[in-house]
Amino acid sequence: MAKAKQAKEKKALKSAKATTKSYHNYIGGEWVRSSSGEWFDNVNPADTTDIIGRFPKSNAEDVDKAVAAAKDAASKWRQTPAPKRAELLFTLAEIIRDNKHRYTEEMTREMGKVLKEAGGDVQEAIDCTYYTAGEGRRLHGFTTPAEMKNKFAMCVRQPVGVCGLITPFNFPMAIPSWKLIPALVCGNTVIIKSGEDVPLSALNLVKACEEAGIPRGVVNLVNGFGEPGAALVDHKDVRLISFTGSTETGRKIAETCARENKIVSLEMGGKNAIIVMDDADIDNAVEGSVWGAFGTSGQRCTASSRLVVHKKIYKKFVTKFVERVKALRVGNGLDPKTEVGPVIHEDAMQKILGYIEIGKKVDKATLATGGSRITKGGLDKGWFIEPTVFTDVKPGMRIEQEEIFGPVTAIIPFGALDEAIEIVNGVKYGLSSAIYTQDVNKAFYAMQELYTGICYVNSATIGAEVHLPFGGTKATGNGHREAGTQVLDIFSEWKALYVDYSGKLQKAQIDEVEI
Ligand code: UN1
Repeated sequence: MAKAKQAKEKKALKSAKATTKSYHNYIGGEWVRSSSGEWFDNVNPADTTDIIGRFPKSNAEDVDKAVAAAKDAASKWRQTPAPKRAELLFTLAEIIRDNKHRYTEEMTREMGKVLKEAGGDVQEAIDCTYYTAGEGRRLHGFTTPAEMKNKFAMCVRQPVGVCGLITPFNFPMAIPSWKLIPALVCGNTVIIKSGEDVPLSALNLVKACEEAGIPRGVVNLVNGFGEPGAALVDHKDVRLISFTGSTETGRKIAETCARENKIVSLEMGGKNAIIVMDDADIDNAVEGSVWGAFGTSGQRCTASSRLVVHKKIYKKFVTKFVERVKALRVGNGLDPKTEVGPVIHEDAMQKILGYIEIGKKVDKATLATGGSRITKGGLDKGWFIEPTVFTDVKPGMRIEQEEIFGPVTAIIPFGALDEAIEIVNGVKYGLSSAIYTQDVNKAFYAMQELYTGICYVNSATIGAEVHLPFGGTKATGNGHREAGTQVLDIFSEWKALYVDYSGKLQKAQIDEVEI
């Protein structure tokens, strides 16, 4: 029986492969294969027999070509007035908006997140594109008085040059857009190395750029794994690397970039926490915590992977929270009833299950619900994990300190607000934090003391909006912020300009300046 089933599955897989669509790299305005001649499959994490397409497994030679194309296109693009660059970006926003439905379904298929969230991801790309395109008519610099008479001083932004954008799997269109759109509006040309698990969403974005009429060579796409990523970071003609991903990889990228004095912007891990005070609206806090911890199957840098709950309401909160988590519907994201989809691939699943073992055996925390892979109910072909809650977690435990990036959260009891703040701040990361309280004094005190890049009151740690800066403190990043207008400081460099119209030599920083 089992053998017959296996043979049938193998046959189905073979015939699916025969009809698999091939996608290409986009270099200098052409859709091209990798010079490696190799391909990789884009696999649905909810059903690994579903192959979405095959993509070029690119190498350093492909990166060389893409960088050369981006370098060639750089002067003309830089010299195109910013409002004109922005016009193309507004068209791009419209194209993304018009294709939202298809992009959403394709994203759910390749990444696993539920349709509503995939739609939100595409919407975030639309919002980012409209908002950032508006910068084409701002890109504000400033003027300031000069030290001397008949002298003018001002500051303008100038593009950096060729930028390498390395993007992750969890926000397959939103994150590439966060990097791509500001890079373009500032006048840079780019090479995107998209996340190998979600190549179609980045390709959809790049195809939309082509349709919008963005000139050849301005946007290039190289698919693949570590090799093209490393080649991009190493390339002498790439002036900037913008990376979202693991802290470990980010650190290596920063080390390499330091050798060539490249600009590098890193957005990495998080171990975000929600504080629930004894005066909080508990039902609201439970709903927020469920959404923050299990939205996107916990695969957000901003996920609420710790819930720091006041002792006075601890029991009540835990009971309600666990009951709500047990009722979550896990399944294929394409089913509109599903609330929690799969995790991205088998390795991720094994890592998460490994952390659950650590929670049980090393940390000896209480497993309140979940803890296992789900294979029942037709989910055996995907990477599904039960939404998992650990209670009675103590600060310092590994599941309390380390980023798990999956549907696992840890509940930690506390007695006083200062203690809760110490717990939230007591990890190496500093991306997002939240507090549920009805007390305005406590809310403001927490906003002041929580050392994170983002902080919410009466809302979970996820859901940042594109017109505010996004990023974190400590090991989460390297001081930069994406989104908002702050992102412009990554993708442009300041140029200070002095115009002396006195008609004579005026010396700055010389004592005998005439007043
Ligand atoms: C991420 O997880 O890397 O704030 C990005 C949020 C989303 C973006 C998350 N808007 O949760």
